[in-house]
Amino acid sequence: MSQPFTISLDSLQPVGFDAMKQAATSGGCSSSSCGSSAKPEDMDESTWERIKDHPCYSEEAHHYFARMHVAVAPACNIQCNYCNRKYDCANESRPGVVSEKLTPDEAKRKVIAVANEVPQLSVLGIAGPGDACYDWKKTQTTFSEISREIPDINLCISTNGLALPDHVDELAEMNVDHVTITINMVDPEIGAKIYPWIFFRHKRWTGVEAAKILHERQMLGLEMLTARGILTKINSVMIPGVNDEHLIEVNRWVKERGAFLHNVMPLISDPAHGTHYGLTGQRGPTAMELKALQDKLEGGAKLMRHCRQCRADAVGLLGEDRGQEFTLDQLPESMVYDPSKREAYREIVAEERGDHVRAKEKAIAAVKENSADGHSILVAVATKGGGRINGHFGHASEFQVYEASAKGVEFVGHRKIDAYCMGGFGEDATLDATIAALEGVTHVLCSKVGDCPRDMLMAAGIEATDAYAYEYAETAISALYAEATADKDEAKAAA
Ligand code: CLF
Ligand code: SF4
Repeated sequence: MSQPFTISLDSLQPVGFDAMKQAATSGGCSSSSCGSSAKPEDMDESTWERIKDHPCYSEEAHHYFARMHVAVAPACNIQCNYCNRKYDCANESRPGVVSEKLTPDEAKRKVIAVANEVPQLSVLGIAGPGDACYDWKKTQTTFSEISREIPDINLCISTNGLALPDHVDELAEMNVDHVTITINMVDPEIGAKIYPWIFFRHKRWTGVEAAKILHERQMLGLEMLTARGILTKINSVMIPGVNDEHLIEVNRWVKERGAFLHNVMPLISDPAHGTHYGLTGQRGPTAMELKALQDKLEGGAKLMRHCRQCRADAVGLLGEDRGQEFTLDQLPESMVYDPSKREAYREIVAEERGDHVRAKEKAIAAVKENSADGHSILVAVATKGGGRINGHFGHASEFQVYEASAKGVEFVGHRKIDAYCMGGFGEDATLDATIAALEGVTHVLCSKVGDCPRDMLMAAGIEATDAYAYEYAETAISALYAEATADKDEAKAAA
């Protein structure tokens, strides 16, 4: 079994800062793509260079690299039925108040503090809590100030697209290489069910007319970004009964206009959030409904399946939020950027990542070889990063879900849960909710699991094990798949 090594900030403490520094100055490679490349076969080298450290644009990168959002753009020019502006922008976040809105100056202090402490940091995003292109001056000032201090940080924005065409040239000038547009429809009749109004050219528009303007601006913005070579991701909120099947059409439109990725996210709807959909009982999709739609979209615009619907002030690896460690009251008045931890981390990741790629290739080949009769398993993994099984069952707040089938081993999504074990005690009610969240999952892999939850999961038809602790997820899943296929063959022979 491999060494219990995880790529997370916690795990870097035992490695030690001196070791990291030594790695950084040892003359080793300086690129996280060294060794075996994680580059997908159908991607050219230059595109890979632009996404390989971006946790949202590369599924593989999200095991190693972190993003942070600065909440500098509170104003918005449209109303979405899934948003209540007392809460985060649902474009890019789960509902929950932004802890603090920041001025560009405050944002700079915060980014430097995070960059000094969180070596995984690779991307700075502006994702609300309003619209980054509408609240343009703040977005622009923040990006230009911070990229002067930390030149190698990737700049990324998320927008509803209405004001986007007015700023595409400035985005290109500022080297913003990653832009997300939230596009929920290409048919204004459907749009009118999602957007009650927009504010455009000094006037408020409603109904189909509003949706038509929004749609035209979104398409124009996407085409302009594509023409300038900026990598554009499309986020779509899946709203059952409103736009779910329609998203197949959306996927086709955005692919034709050069979108790099399409990210279909589930509507989050709760009366407590005070949104129109929450108050009128519009439900979100189940995890399996979302997966079924994503499966239908395979073959169209390339899909992102690892989105965590982050807060507009999220900090850390996707799936973790360290924002509370960096609130303004904890930051000194003046900060100086120290690149040493980030540089050292990249050296360590370069080695680990090459090792992971080799293990993954081997595991995928084995699964393809063992595949039989369209057999597939869904496996949930508790992880703290690095693509390894290194999370305790009881401490997990999410599971990463992989599917093993004739296609190999693929990351297909995640399931959010409440941690089962709080202060040393497990809650049965929490476990019931976890079992419900694991719908369709056959196996759970973690670094530790207690007898009680293991038995309850088994009673629900889910096999939980810590036998593969610290292995790469794909390696363990390949072994499970071989076992499951052998069991199936035996049962067939006996029948
Ligand atoms: Fe932020 Fe969005 Fe940039 Fe990523 S998030 S602005 S592209 S840096 Fe990522 Fe978060 Fe999903 Fe957004 S997981 S909500 S897709
Ligand atoms: Fe809310 Fe974002 Fe929609 Fe504006 S664009 S209404 S902030 S979800």
